[in-house]
Amino acid sequence: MSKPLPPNQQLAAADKWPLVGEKASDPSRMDEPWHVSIGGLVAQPKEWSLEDLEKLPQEQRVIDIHCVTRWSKPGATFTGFSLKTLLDQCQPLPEARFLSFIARSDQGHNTSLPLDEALELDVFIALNYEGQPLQPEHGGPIRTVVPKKYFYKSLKWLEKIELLADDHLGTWEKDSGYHNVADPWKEQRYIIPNIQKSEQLKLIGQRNFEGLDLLGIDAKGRDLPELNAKTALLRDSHFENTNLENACFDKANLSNAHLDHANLKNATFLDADCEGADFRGADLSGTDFTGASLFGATFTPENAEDKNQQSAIIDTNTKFTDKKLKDLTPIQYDYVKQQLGV
Ligand SMILES: Nc1nc2c(c(=O)[nH]1)N[C@H]1C(S)=C(S)[C@@H](COP(=O)(O)O)O[C@H]1N2
Ligand SMILES: [Mo]
Repeated sequence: MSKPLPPNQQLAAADKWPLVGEKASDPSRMDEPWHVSIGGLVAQPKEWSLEDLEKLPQEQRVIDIHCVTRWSKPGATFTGFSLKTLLDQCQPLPEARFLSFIARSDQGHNTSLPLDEALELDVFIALNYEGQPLQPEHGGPIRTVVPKKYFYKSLKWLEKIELLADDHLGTWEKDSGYHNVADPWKEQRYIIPNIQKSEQLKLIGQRNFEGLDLLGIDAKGRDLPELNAKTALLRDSHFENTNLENACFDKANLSNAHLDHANLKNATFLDADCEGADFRGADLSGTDFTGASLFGATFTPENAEDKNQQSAIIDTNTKFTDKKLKDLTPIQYDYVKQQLGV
């Protein structure tokens, strides 16, 4: 028996490790040697070359990956060493309470953890995955892997660790509303949206969301045919049972949006980000998903307990990009293919 997954997560195909977020380390620094440093509130700042780190005693660790966009990959095997091995050499000062992990990437991507939690979870620094050096797109040569947190707390291309007295909110946590605690068992995916109820109602009345950041907006059960939501940021938005016939979500970000039982007849999602979006029970006749990203998207219930959820209506006029369908979990892929009659 496999162990249960955190709520609303789906099993990724066994041979598949989806790519999420940045795809590569900083290309302008390709030829520079790799170093990892620890600084900030430590008695002894230090820097290690990649070769130094490869010489540390290497351990193997089996860690369950849970991405916020609803796919999980339990039992991933990493080789590397514990973060504690490096911290011990630097002597954190008593006032150090947070860690900021910073990547060597274009945007200097970063994420953070409380120091005591990082030690308790035993954050791992990985050089290998399933016996092979970490692939560059998955954070090679070196990344962190944080057990028991959504995977956005695991930083690809680790270059710097800073010890801080106050938290420095990470890139996704600051810009995308990702929850700073990120416990998958408590489904801490997003922070509570800060858009006012009155503002929501006004926008809903105007049926125009174009280009707006509306994280977590609640438009459940509304009548919004022809909604213009082009390029809107609609992560974790609520459109359950909403009438969205002919709506336009082209290039919108709908990560983890709740669209179950929505009427999406002839709506368009051209090049939209639909990762982790829920389409169970939605009417998708004639809906156009050309170019849309579908990692972790749900069209049919994954397990039998899911009794009050139905499958999406998909017909031969529903359009998908074949290559993107391959990013679905096996159950979702089979369902969609079957409905499309191919
Ligand atoms: N440097 C860096 N690290 C990152 C990200 C990123 O965009 N840049 N994305 C995070 C997110 S949201 C996830 S789910 C995982 C994805 O890792 P993977 O692409 O190896 O699956 O990396 C995390 N670490
Ligand atoms: Mo993620």
